[in-house]
Amino acid sequence: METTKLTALEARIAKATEKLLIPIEKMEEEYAKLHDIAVAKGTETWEDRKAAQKPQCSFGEDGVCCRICSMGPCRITKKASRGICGCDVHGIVARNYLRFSAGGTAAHSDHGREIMHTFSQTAADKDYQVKDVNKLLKIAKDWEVETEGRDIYDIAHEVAEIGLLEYGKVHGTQRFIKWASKDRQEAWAREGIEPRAIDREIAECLHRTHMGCSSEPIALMRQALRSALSDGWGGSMMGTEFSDVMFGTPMPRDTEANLGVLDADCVNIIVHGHDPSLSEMIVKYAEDPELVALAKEVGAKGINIAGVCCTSNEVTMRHGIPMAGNFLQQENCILTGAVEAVIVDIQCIFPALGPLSQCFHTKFITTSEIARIPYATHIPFSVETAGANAKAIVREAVENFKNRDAESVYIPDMKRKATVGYSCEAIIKQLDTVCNSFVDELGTYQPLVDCITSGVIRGAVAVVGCNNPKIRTDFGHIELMKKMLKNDCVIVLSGCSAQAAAKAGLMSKEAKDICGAGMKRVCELADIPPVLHMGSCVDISRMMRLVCDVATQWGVDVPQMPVVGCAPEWMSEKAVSIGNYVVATGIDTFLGVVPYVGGSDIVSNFLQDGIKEWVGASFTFETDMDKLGDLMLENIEAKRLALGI
Ligand code: MSK
Repeated sequence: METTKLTALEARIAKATEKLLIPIEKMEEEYAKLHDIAVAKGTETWEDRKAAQKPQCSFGEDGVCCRICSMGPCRITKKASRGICGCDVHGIVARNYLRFSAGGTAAHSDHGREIMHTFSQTAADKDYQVKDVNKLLKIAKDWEVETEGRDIYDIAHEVAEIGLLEYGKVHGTQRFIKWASKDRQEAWAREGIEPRAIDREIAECLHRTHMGCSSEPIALMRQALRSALSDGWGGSMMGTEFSDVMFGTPMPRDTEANLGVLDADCVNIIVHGHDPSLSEMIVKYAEDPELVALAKEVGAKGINIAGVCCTSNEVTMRHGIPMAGNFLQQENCILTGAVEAVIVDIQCIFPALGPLSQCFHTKFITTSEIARIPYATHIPFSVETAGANAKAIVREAVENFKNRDAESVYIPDMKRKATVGYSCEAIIKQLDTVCNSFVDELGTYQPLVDCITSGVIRGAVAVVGCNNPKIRTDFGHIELMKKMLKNDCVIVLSGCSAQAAAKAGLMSKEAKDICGAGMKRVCELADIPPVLHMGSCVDISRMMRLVCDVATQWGVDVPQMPVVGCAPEWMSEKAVSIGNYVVATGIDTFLGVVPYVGGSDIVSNFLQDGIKEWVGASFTFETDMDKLGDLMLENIEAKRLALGI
């Protein structure tokens, strides 16, 4: 009887998968055609450069190479068990890990700082304004800013000043940690990892790892957690919250994803990077009647904006702008021959886009001093002159349409529908529509808690992070998501993982048919897709709030909940910072790419086990995606058992 039921479920899922999803093989076929175009042009892509890098350095892979002073470089081998200064392998691996994580914290938090700078310039008659007044007032109240009888922009400017001071304040800890559940705050205080000023934490990482400072690996790990918490509950959270205040808190909306969103008849503009201060303005000026008229004048039907990487997440969440692709698709966009401009701000931009764009008519436009790249056209973008800068950039793209070689355009015929925009506020609103229990004016997560405790949903999984050439592109993301959905887990997504899902078709409401019976029912009742798009990589801060608020509502500690995090294809320093703060927030985290710690059993074991004593959660490293999925499901079921549900 059980076997028949299982077969019926599997048959339904197989049928829906065939009907709804673009198979990875089909996507790979199309990428191969684009690669052929690169070869024909005498240029290269990441696939070629990956092959040229083989074999990759095993000392680097294990984290045992030290370049922190100029007595070296030293590397640990059987013959040489210490560096010239006497540091052992554990100290070297831990120092490298801490510096790697600090790089991620710096990048995310500087993004947050830029957002705060933009926010400090808001005014009723300027390019940037306050859209979500309620969110601003809530933060102002939490930060003890007087709001009664004041102009909203006076409040905004005072809040912006306080936010900017979070980066360098002399005393105290990050303000947003008060939003964490009580047990988390207690754990961080007990372990001495409450994050102080963000810049101080990053500076301390560099100081601690300077020649002649810390070489005790566990002390270095403590700072890895503390500094990462200043990212997740500091810089990244400011990036998210104040982007919402200025550009609107995301709510569900429909869009499309994959390379087929490019339109052969339109001026195609790719926005790529992370900071929405730029992309918001590009989206606005792409609708400017003067520029739309110009597009028609040069022979196009109109202006089509599409996104890559986290900028894509930002503008799709708030405007429904289609997603052309994720991290490893950035070169493919140019290879279509249909893109007039790739406009970038910061982070995750291949330097390869410079030389590659020279082989096509595409203008590769950099805008930030933080990300200057050879062979780019640099048009500085500043908050003070944002509108004028954005208009000039869009004009540049439109005028470039006439240089397109229509004969050589190849846009793969593949795209899928997606529903995006599930901020915490949107999730609560959606849950309220199916709520039978008490709802206060702020809404409730109770229906979600009820679904989990009753077993209709077994648990929740956050799938996040990049693509990495070490993993078959998107395979880790998609296969893990399919496995979790089949086993009745709800999935929240951010970053390039979200685009992997959307590109394949997993983010459409119809994809409920790919789920187990419980999850399918929940999708139908709540009218949601089975994977919920929560935004960009800084927006993992949304997930931290979600988990802490659900734990508080449920009355359990975060590590007790059947919730796991997963980054199957991560690659960046930011991802390590994220992993550290997610684990510190009490969420077991599963990585499909092993960080550079294999050379030290002390560091590796600490991350996979010892860290639990401090924060109740740990990492799991497993490069086999099927096994990784099994381990996640085991973890979820073990937590259910411990809770007696
Ligand atoms: S863009 S950090 S490749 S998720 Fe945020 Fe994607 Fe990873 Fe960059």
